[in-house]
Amino acid sequence: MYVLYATRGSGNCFKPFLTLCQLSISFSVLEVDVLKGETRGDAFRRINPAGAVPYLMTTQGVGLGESNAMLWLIADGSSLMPQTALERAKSLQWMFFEQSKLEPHISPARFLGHIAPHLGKGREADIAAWREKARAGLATLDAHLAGNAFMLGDRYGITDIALYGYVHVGDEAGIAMQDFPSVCSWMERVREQPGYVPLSELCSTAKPFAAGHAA
Ligand SMILES: N[C@@H](CCC(=O)N[C@@H](CS)C(=O)NCC(=O)O)C(=O)O
Repeated sequence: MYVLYATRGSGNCFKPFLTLCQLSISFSVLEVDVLKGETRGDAFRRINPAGAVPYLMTTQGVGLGESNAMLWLIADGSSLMPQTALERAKSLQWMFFEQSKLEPHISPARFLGHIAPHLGKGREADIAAWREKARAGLATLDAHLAGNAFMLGDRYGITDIALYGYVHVGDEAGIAMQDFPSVCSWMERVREQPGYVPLSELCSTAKPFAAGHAA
């Protein structure tokens, strides 16, 4: 059974979580508390030397980092996978876009402006700059989704999950999401997919990582 190391509220951790749920795959979640610094502690680094979540442990005991890579493993052979060589290449194109034009801007603006605002004091200029960069990425995404129901056309899949992870919490990063109407319609369509569960469920049945691991 898969074990997903995750932190509460994380869009990156939500991606493999949602994929596992939608494919009805058995897994458990161990909650690693970023705010308490557990990702940087020795106990967690013995599991993932990169000190980041999500981290996925396979049934065979092989660890895998990077949220979007996890989607390719978890969904392999399922209806959520891109089907043709061109679709696979397009999927990777949008996943790299997500990791360079969206996630690095939405995530810190949300973390310092919404999740841990006490840490954002004095960082207002940085937060404003991240919001502007995120808006530029969202404009590109909006133009794409104006002509496509889902990221690769007509069919929902892992590319949508990869993009949705952080885009759907853009409002918590202080971004006026109504400025991107095609993105908003697409988010509605994603929420209508079978087996959809909200981000608030991510750690609802999780066991705390710290309880089972010496520091
Ligand atoms: N590119 C990575 C990003 C992973 C990442 O930045 N994770 C954050 C939480 S969302 C983290 O573990 N931060 C821990 C820390 O900074 O100590 C992915 O997509 O999985």
